[in-house]
Amino acid sequence: MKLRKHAPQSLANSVIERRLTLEFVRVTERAAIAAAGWRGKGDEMAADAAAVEAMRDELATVAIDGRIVIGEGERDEAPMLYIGEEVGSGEGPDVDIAVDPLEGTTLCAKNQPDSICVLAMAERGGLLNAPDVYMTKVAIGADYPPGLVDLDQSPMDNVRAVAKVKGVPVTEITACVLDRPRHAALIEDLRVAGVAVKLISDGDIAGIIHATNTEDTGIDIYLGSGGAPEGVLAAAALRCIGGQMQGRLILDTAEKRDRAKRMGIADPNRKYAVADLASGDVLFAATGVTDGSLLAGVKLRKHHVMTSTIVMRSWSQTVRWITARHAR
Ligand code: VTB
Repeated sequence: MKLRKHAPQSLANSVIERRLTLEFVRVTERAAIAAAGWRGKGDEMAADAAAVEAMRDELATVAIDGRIVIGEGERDEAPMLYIGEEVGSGEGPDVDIAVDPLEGTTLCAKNQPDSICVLAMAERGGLLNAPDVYMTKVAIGADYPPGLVDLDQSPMDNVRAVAKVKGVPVTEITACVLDRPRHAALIEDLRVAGVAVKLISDGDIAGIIHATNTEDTGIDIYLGSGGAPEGVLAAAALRCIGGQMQGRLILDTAEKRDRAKRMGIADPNRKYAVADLASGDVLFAATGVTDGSLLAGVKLRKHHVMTSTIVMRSWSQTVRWITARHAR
């Protein structure tokens, strides 16, 4: 098989140098190893703090002029990796950074599957500065016609559209939904129609990625609302692996609308496509903390530590799974 070759001039369009891929792996690996010490200890805050500190320390060594756009919160509420914080060594490309140092803090504290450390990077201005509110999301894989699913359609209409193109009855469609009381009506509608609902307790970045990889996961569509920052991170991944997603911020109070406005969101009802959430050259990395469906967790052995990471680049559409052994 021949690998796709890129024209030399398009090399120049890759703002994010490819060697940064491995640098990023180091960052999420280190965060995951730090968080792993807190698996099953019932202390979400400590697990998150450990991941944040490790991620920040390692990011400081990376040759970028980085700025956090999706982080741990506003400057006054988060001491590290807050929105606007400058990260990286300062020598390198101007980039925007989105982090979820420990996606699924509860999963980690309970030692349940699928907690991961996540980092994404884009050219300056490439990531939506999303406020920490909910976002309604829909996502499917890359093999469907563009625009097949739409947030202006009901979730069941989206499921029917997917079933039709797939050539199966809706009873053979699996929808992934966060298990939350706010989704009771959605889950009821799906079940009444006979759709198989895969409920996840946390971690909708992995949920959305799974919806784009139906062959391996059995998940056809992601539906429901989760964090807007997680929506931006998921979009960064989809820029690299393909797949459709739409998101819309839920700005249901004047305070949230004001906050969004201050962050530069002009239209509170805007429907965002993948490229509106993450544009230009994008890099995404995630390392497993607990064993999960996307990645294996950190393995603490007597003499070494094993980590599993997925890292991808939009420019080349390369996806790498990196298993690393670290001496301890
Ligand atoms: C999701 C999920 C996260 O928050 O975004 C979710 O990906 C949404 O918020 O892992 P609620 O928990 O309030 O529903 C998490 O579960 C935790 O950050």
